[in-house]
Amino acid sequence: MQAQRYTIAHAWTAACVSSSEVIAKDTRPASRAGNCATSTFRGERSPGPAVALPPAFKRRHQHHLASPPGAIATLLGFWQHMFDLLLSARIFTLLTVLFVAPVLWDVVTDTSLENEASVLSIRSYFAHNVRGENINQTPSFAKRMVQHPERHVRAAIVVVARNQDCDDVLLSMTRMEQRFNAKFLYPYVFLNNDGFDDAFRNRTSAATKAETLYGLIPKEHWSYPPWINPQEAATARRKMVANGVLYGGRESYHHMCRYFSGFFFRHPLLARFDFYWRMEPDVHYYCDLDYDPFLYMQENALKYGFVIAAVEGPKTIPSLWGTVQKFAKEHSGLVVKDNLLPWVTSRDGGYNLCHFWSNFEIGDLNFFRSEEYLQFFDYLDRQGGFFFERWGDAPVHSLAAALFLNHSEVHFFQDIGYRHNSMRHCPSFNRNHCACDAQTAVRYHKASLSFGRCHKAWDDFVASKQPRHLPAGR
Ligand SMILES: Nc1nc2c(ncn2[C@@H]2O[C@H](COP(=O)(O)OP(=O)(O)OP(=O)(O)O)[C@@H](O)[C@H]2O)c(=O)[nH]1
Ligand SMILES: [Mg+2]
Repeated sequence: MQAQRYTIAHAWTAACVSSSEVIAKDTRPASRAGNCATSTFRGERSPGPAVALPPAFKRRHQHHLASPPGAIATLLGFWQHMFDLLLSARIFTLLTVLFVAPVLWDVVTDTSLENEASVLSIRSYFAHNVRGENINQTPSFAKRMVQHPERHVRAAIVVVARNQDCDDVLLSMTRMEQRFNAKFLYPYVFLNNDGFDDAFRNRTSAATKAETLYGLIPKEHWSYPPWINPQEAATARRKMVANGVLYGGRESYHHMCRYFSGFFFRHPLLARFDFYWRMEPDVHYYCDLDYDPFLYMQENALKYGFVIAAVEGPKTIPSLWGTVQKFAKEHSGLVVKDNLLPWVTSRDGGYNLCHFWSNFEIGDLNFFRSEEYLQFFDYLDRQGGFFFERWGDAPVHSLAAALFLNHSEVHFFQDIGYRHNSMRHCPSFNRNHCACDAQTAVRYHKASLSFGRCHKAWDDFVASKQPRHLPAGR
């Protein structure tokens, strides 16, 4: 009986050690045969169906098979061995199907990222999708776009520029591609009041794999409307120069501001799009963007997104606030109840000069195409402030948002690092490979009278809208 127990233990051991070890350890007591050999009682299970023994097994165990009890014990052990192997194989298969296969399938079918972003290691896949870390290459949205084209938002990157801006446009494009669009491939729409030359078209289209569209701005969108006398506008510009109004003397600047205020969203090339991201020449994008902000806007019913809130120069807009107030009074039905007016109103009821800095915007084109926005723009346009003063599209967009949107429709993209000239926004958290210093960003200077005060006002405003969670019992 003792011998039989040894041989059962021996056969069981075979599942855990190599065959040469099995032979060498033939005479060891069962209790010392290692972890896998501890269950000598397994031999007491009833034998299963007959198993055809492999010739190699027979050869190796001839001496056991020679005696009937030894043979039974060996067969029993062999059957058990096979059963356990089978069992572990099944569990392994199950585990593979449940966990590993989907991951491998995802990685293998990740065909959407045609360039450098397509090289996605399994390690980084796990880092992002399993451990939830932010990593440089995050293919989930791009994949969704390819596998589910309906998820791809009808959106474009919009650039208004002149041919001589080409070098600077290429700088912005390169940064945009590197940080975001190489993964998402949203089309670019370039608009120019003069039309683009071949060099501009060739160089910009070579800088992206995305579609590039080039449009001529219609003359009636970039010229004096019938009710503005160009001579009077020229006189006003001279006064503005004397008065130190920033860019007040540049005729084209006035047209540009009016165009962004009232017309860009009507360009036929933008008709097929719902969202736009405005990009200017030589701007910086400091951080990787590993999600699709257009999709984010669409899924959260957002109408307007910004990264920098700034203070307008009062000399540029002496009569704008009065005009807006008049409009709001005359069209009170258009002003939404829970509006953003508190964010732009100072304690004395005047305009606090806060506005979203519109050289960066991610917006819903249909907001600008809406009846209320068009009425608002027409009303302002009739007052002549785009020419007799230097009303900018930034305060115009912002004041429209203040009248027609509520706080939940406006989004601060604090995770998008951005710089235009000397003003920058840098996310305050260290992730997404941001190449900037949050300490020097506008938002950080909250206490300052100009820099940062509108961000502080925005934060306070949004916080005032959050439901208060009072301690229990109050
Ligand atoms: N086609 C065209 N685009 C213009 C013209 N003037 C300005 N733009 C574009 O309009 C946008 C805003 O013009 P900017 O001159 O950058 O105005 P800004 O950002 O207020 O001024 P800066 O602080 O100097 O950048 C940019 O995308 C320019 O390329 C123009 O006369 N024609
Ligand atoms: Mg600019």
